[in-house]
Amino acid sequence: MGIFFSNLFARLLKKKEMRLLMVGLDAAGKTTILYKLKLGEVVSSIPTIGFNVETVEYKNIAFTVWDVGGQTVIRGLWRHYYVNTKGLIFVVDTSDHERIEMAAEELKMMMAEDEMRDVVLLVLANKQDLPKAMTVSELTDRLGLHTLRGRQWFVQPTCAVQGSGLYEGLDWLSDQLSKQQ
Ligand code: G3D
Ligand code: MG
Repeated sequence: MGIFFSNLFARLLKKKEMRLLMVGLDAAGKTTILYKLKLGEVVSSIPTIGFNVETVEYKNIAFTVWDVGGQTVIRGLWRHYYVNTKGLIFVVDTSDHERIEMAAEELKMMMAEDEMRDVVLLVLANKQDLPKAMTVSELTDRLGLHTLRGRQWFVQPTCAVQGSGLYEGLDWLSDQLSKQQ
């Protein structure tokens, strides 16, 4: 799959360094996605700074991944990664009906950050293979995406274990980011 993503991101490579953040509650599927993309070596930090971060450098694009939810104390530390961030990939386990409210709250808080004002939002509606998975329209509703003002956003259904939907989602993101140049 790596070759597809190479082509996809090729048009962004003229640009200087940029960061894409991928966050979501634990078990949403972020690590699975990161490995599926096969962009390069995934480096996991030892959580001395308070939270565990996974990073992949792909040419001039840095993918940074961490779990959100719960740990309000370390929230301030996340800001370090907001610098140069152009895109936020928010991953949701659509079969996790119990924690959808928490996911929505986390997304809302992150979108309210000053440094995230111009960030493009790609939501990955993951685990679509599971029987109780929310549909895209249900997820859109539960996350309150229609209430976002002045934000480019898109919801892509995915099944990370099969790798389905990932290309389509990142293609949209890549398109939006190219337009900004
Ligand atoms: P995280 O990095 O966001 O915490 P992980 O999540 O990537 O570690 O995934 C958590 C679990 O969900 C893993 O299962 C993983 O295989 C599974 N998973 C990820 N994406 C999908 C999906 O699209 N469909 C289904 N059915 N499962 C998925 P384990 O069993 O290893 O904990
Ligand atoms: Mg993980």
